[in-house]
Amino acid sequence: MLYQRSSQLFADAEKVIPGGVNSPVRAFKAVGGTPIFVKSAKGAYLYDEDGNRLIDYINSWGPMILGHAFDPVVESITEKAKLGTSFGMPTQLETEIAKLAVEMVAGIDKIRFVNSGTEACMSAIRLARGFTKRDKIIKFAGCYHGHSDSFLIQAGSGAVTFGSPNSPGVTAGTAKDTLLATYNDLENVRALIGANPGEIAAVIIEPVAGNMGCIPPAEGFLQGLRELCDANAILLIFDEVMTGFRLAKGGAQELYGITADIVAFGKVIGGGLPVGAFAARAEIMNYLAPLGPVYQAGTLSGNPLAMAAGLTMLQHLNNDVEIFRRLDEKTAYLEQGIRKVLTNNKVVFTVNRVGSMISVHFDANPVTDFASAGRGDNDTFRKFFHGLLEEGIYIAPSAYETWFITDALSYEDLDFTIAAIDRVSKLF
Ligand code: KE4
Repeated sequence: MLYQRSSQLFADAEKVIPGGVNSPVRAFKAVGGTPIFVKSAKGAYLYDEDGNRLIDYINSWGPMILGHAFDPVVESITEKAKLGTSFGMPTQLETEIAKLAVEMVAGIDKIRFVNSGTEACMSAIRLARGFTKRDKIIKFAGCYHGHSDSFLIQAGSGAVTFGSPNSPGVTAGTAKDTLLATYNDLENVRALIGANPGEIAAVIIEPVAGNMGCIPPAEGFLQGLRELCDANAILLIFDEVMTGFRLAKGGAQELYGITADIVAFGKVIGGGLPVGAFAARAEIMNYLAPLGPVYQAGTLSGNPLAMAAGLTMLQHLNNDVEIFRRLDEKTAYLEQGIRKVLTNNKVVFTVNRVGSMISVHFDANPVTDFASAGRGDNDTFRKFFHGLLEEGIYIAPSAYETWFITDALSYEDLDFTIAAIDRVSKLF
């Protein structure tokens, strides 16, 4: 596989874009080398600027659950664009997608659309603080809720990759209101709540962590959080930017049978266009301007093109009763293949999976939290990443990420991937 043109394009991009990318994790800093520049994509495949075809296991970090350039989504965007691209005024389309989301997801009466997962989580926290009249929040080390200040405290994803868990520019004043807990450690959360009586507005969590690799919640952990929040009048916020409309029609809430107080969405809900959202029961959402005192706004919020893409995506996920079973079966097949070939090649590894989210860690011990996620052998991961890239397979360019499986993947693609992992891991 040649990446000459990508390298040239990267050098050009670096002249006018910081680090040559518009989002740090794309820069390959964790794995070395220069990022791949994409020319087009269709279904399960990326086509890069050097003419290589890559099987895509990231799918734009989640949105492409039905495959790239999914025809119904493309058609809906194209048709909508002919009628105008942005009005800054309400449209009936926004009500339609809002009603569908409310129908698909438990525990929510109303939803507000924004432009990214960061905006969704940032707004959810502000709403929780306004509703409870409390300042502090609890987040979990290794969880990533976007790049707003309150969250860049031992965040996951690219923030970890860059070894800058506490980002410069986040003031001590902000950081003091963010308490850090250990994922899957309920006693740690209980202790934090006990040490800050009456001061905590919300606990925010990725119900399945996806920004330190994929980390499932331990048995009873989410239920325990629900009970602790109820006992202390704290709002439980599920950041379902990754898990929403991916793990089930109703996301992780449905999968685990836990109802959060506020749910944040992104990625899939926009069908590949910039959409985030946050939702809750009416009692909470009515605290938002213009009804209530908590301010939140956005020029392009509810943008007609993004709403058209998102609505088409959600309609397909809502109407296809087999989609989540297919995604789970394809990812289970991949997991079994990975386990088989890495075991045969005597590689030290562990695999975590929930539905169509999966990650491979080069460490013998279970990966259950930020600390254990950090013990993986990064050198082996780099060989894994670049070896697969040479085989025409694109996985996350960081061990602190999750793979996102698309329904567009065929079993032939999966078999090819498993065989490639076999070839690559023989060279470790
Ligand atoms: P965005 O602002 O990137 O749309 O969403 C932030 C966010 C919030 N919550 C969760 C659970 C997330 O995973 C994300 C963003 N995910 C990363 C991938 N780990 C996006 C990739 C990137 O930063 O370029």
